Amino acid sequence: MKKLMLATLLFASTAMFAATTVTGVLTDSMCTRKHMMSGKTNAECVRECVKEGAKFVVLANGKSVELKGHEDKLNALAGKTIKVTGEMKGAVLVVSSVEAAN
Ligand SMILES: [Cu+2]
Repeated sequence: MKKLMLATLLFASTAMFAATTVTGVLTDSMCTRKHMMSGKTNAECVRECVKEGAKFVVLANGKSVELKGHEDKLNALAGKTIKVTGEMKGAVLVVSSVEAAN
């Protein structure tokens, strides 16, 4: 119970130097919300773009945040809605945990 309260507090104060949780669509920095590759699913497009040098990003409320770390897990969740937790380092969210949302 105490742990749950703490998590809620941290979520409410994302500007602080603390864990940040973002729920949104896992996509890539090349396409963001519009996947350009024809004949591919969003998930395939994300994986292809990342292979070509794009970064994983989570798109939430029209804003995208670059993700770093746990790339294998991110790759498996490409195109899905995810809940990702980590620490903001500048504009990059350094991932500590990621799971499918919903
Ligand atoms: Cu793409």
